[in-house]
Amino acid sequence: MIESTYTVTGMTCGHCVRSVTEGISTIDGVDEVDVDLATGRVIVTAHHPVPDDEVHAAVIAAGYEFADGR
Ligand code: 9UX
Repeated sequence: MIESTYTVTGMTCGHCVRSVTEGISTIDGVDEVDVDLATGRVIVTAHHPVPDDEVHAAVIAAGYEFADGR
């Protein structure tokens, strides 16, 4: 398993968490998405490498952003 951690900004409620979780979950290879609302930390567990750009695109599509300003 490959675990990657990201920090997402803009999530303020449980619905935000669900949107981000569902968006990232649709990416090929992703098995588990764990989002911590308080910190914005998102842990993605996958069974093959997932490009960061794909995770980024899913986050943007859900209406949020990476904390690194991308
Ligand atoms: Mo979480 Mo609601 O943003 O607009 S507060 S979905």
